Amino acid sequence: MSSSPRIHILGVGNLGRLFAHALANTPNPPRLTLLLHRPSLLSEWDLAGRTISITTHSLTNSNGVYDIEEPITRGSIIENLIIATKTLHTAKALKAVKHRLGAQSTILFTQNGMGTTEEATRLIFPEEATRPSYLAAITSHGLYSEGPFRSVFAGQAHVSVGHVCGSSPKSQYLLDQIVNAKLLNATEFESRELRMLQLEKLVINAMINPLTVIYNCRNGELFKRSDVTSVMRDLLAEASQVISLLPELRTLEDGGNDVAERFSKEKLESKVLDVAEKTASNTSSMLQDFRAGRETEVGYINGYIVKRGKELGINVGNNDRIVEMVQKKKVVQEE
Ligand code: KPL
Repeated sequence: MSSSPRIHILGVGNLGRLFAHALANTPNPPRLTLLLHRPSLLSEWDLAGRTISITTHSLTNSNGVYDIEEPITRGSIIENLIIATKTLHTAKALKAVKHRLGAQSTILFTQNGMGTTEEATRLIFPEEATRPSYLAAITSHGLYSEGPFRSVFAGQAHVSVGHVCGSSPKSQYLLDQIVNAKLLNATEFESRELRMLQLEKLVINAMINPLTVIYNCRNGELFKRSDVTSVMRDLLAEASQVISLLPELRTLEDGGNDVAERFSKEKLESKVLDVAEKTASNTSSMLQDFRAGRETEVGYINGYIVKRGKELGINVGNNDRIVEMVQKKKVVQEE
């Protein structure tokens, strides 16, 4: 049996399944444990044949060896944790295993949206001396679920991964495992570049996702309408201003001029339009959540722009309103 460090995975939706399956199917797979955060997952796991199935180009692969832990609160120290829950549930999920994590642990955050690492520090690991190292991954693969522990890998793209701030030798193990898992098609980036990639994804999600909820349409239908394009431009102008002024992106060399250029309204708009076109037939993740009656991640997407804008004294009224509209629309729908 291999004596490599163990990797725990918390969150067994599409992303958790993909990461687990990709790691289990490397030539020298690490020891993997799925943390099942509710008892009903145990019977679903049995029904799924105690395996994860990922279908790519109509071929289903169910190879992989996994250990299971349920309940997740018991057990020894977790060295490496991939947290693949939704942004909304991340802090709560981490809280449940907090006593199993410490300065020697590494957590890989895989969520859409931003603010979860800051939230983890503020609410779960305020003490620097006992805080785990953080890694983050931005995933642009397209996946959909076919039932518990079964996903279809519909659109293969890539994963960008790296340290959230600075590098740490103890977190390199998990990082290397991710980069070596072929199916993930992952590339490592240094933390400032990773942050900028996260912000670019944030803007794309902040422009497309809430508007698909408001206008109840697929990504490709949005910007065919000039009124929707004009709403997007108002949201985008605020996002561009906020990101260009973020203090953590300022460098001694150029004070952050590269950021202002990369996050100009024009550059961002062409990225947004490009993604909307390339994912034209997609139902955005936010619209899927909304239709399923789940709380959306708008608070971690446009809400993040609002939070950072307010800290910087920038008017973010349009993003503030869109957060409210999506959240209110959900309430009305549920009544
Ligand atoms: O990431 C997405 C999402 O739906 O969350 C986009 C890029 C908008 C594709 O649907």
